[in-house]
Amino acid sequence: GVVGLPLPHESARGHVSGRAAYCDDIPEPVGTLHAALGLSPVAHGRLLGIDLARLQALPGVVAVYTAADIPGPNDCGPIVHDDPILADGTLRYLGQPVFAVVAESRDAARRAAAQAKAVLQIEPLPAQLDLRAAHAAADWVVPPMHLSRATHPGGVDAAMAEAPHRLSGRWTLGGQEQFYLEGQISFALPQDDGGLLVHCSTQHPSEMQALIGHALQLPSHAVQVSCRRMGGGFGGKESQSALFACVAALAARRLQRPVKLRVDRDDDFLITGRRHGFEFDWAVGFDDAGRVLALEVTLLGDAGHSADLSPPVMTRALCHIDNACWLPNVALHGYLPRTNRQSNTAFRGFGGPQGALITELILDHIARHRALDLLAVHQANWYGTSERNLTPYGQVVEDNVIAPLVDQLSDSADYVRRRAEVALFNAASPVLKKGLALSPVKFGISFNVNHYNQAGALVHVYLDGSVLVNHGGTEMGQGLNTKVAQVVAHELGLPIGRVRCSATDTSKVANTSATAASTGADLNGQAARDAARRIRERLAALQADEWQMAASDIVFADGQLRAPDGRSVEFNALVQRAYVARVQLWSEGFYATPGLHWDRATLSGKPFYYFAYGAAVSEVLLDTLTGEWRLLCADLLHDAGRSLNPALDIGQIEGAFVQGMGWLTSEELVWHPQTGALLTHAPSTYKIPTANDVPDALHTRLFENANVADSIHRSKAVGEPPLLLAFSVWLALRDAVAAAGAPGCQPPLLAPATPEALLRAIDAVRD
Ligand code: MTE
Ligand code: LUZ
Ligand code: MOS
Repeated sequence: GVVGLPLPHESARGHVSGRAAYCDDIPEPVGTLHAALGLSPVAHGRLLGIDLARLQALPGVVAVYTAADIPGPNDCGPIVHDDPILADGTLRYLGQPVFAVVAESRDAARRAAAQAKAVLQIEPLPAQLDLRAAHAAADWVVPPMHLSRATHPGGVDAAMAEAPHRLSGRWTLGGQEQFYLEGQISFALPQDDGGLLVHCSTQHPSEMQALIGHALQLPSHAVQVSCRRMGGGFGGKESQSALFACVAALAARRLQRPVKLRVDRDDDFLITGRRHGFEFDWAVGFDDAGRVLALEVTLLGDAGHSADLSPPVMTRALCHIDNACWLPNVALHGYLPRTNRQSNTAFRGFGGPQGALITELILDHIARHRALDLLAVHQANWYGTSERNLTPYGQVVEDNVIAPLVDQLSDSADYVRRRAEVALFNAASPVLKKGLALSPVKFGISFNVNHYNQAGALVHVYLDGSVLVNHGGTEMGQGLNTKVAQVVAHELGLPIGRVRCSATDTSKVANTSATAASTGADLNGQAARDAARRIRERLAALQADEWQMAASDIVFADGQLRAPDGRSVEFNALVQRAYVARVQLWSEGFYATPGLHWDRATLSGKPFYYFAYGAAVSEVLLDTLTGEWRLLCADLLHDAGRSLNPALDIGQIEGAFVQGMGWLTSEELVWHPQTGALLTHAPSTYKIPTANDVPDALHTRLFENANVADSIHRSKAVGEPPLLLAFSVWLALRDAVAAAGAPGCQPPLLAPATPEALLRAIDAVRD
């Protein structure tokens, strides 16, 4: 069958030739207008007035809208309804949209919007720009979350007190900009019946439909949202495409003309949020072998000015503190302080990377303290069987493969020999230092908001035997449409060329979930398979009648139906006959992940259908005089279950690894400490990795491992988990810094480990 083949991405040729159309490539009807957003020039203030007349008089300006023009609630928040579309009364961060200018050209709109500072009357207020200070003031976007579990009869405190060794520390981990290559964009077209068609670059068309309807007081049936593809989303278009969709829709509805809103990169940076930076306070108790006996961590996640998706992000962080490690006694405290900055949101991993990385850092502290290899400390702490397989949130780990996976990787990457070589190299090299690290990944798959774990699909078989699939997922480059087409082709026994997925559209499949939490293929693949299966069963029944045999004995393969006795019929011929026999040749399909439950009050239950595993070995070379470094070699071994498409999966693994490396090494966000202006708001000041940062020696392999859970063809989700493989790069850098200091030193290295941060850490260990 076609499932499991390394087929190219359905749009690969279009992507590289420029023929793949994005939202901004949709032809503009005559009369199309362009919107631009006027942004708050202060981090916090009271909005006293807007000189609308001055804006309206500017060349090309057709209309100016403010919060007062929104007929319904001024809200585009996904969970807690605390996210205004346009600022109303209070300005909450520098860059917050305050008004929208609609003009004859994009240039005219942008020139007018750039007058924001001149037309806004503002009473400035003191801004909260410090996460720890906001926390000290107990100003959180949602109440604190506590997750604890103790096997010690005296509780976590007693386990900590009795531990033979204890360490504690503080750590700062930076955020990360999604940097999707296609920026946020929405294009709204009024329809003849009073409704709207909105083309939107979004991971969540149904949510855009709902929020537009809400804001404009339109029923959902009058709002159609469509997305053929995104030029990347990475979580940044899960909730935060909404503001742009709502503004374009508002203007189009009011003016009854098509309106496009495309923000440029700098404004995209200033308006939207990104991965949460975290502050941690931690304490660990452990034994001689480095076994963790008690762990207590306080996590501060930088929510920004509103809740957005921060509560489930924190939940996922708390549920990934364990990573691949059995923690018998653990107390976690999650806080989301409110600051006057962009509201942080989903980004590949969704809090999971932040939660897991603090534990990896703690294990590295333990290893250095005990003069053990980090791998040995990991091995002492792996999840095991019976008593050692219960996560802090109460889910039993039933599919653990971390030990054999890491054994396989450490063999293939020759970890032990290279560890010795690195030590020899460092002993002889005072300036250049090498570092080596192996880090594991365990990542829970499913939305931690239970009811999002559902999907629908619609499959049409046409009379020429070609198949059109529509499903609730969105294509952002990850290859979801290719995988879903493979699943449908497999189900109907057709070659891949006969099956095509069309644009995601709220008028085809209703009430869909965001394409997020890596569940795109798991959920939509199952839904599409369900739809295809219904059609297949009808066709099989028709043919079984003719052949006088059991329908279940008919096999669909190679464009034919075959009986065990050798009889066969072409799929196309049967489709024609089915049509004449008035058999329904299209079907809907549905899927809901079974067996999940979650108690939000106690943070316990079974939030994940299964876990995806992986591990990586990275070797770096660091110049201790300049802080510059290179990744010499990386070996990645990742569990994609029984891969639906190994070519796409390897692409996802390598892409996620490099993206994670960017987060932890070069992508630094800097806000002005007084004004709260984001100073790093363009590629000139914010450095994402490029092809040149990919090591020459990058060895990526899939770990052979059929999913224990009954997932689509026993595959595993692959979108987010491999981002955590990049921990190995950061840990290798910490290892290289440690080599510059005395044995047993603990480099105070923060993340991102920029050359400046590396130099500071090197200075500290050399003192
Ligand atoms: N890959 C590409 N090329 N572009 C993207 O925007 N987003 C990632 C991941 N891989 C992304 C990507 C994120 S954050 C998620 S949640 C998953 O893809 C979503 O798609 P999936 O569920 O179909 O894997
Ligand atoms: N949970 C999760 C979520 O685990 N991943 C997500 O992307 C998400 N998005 C919204 C709500 N919960
Ligand atoms: Mo991905 S952060 O779940 O969109």
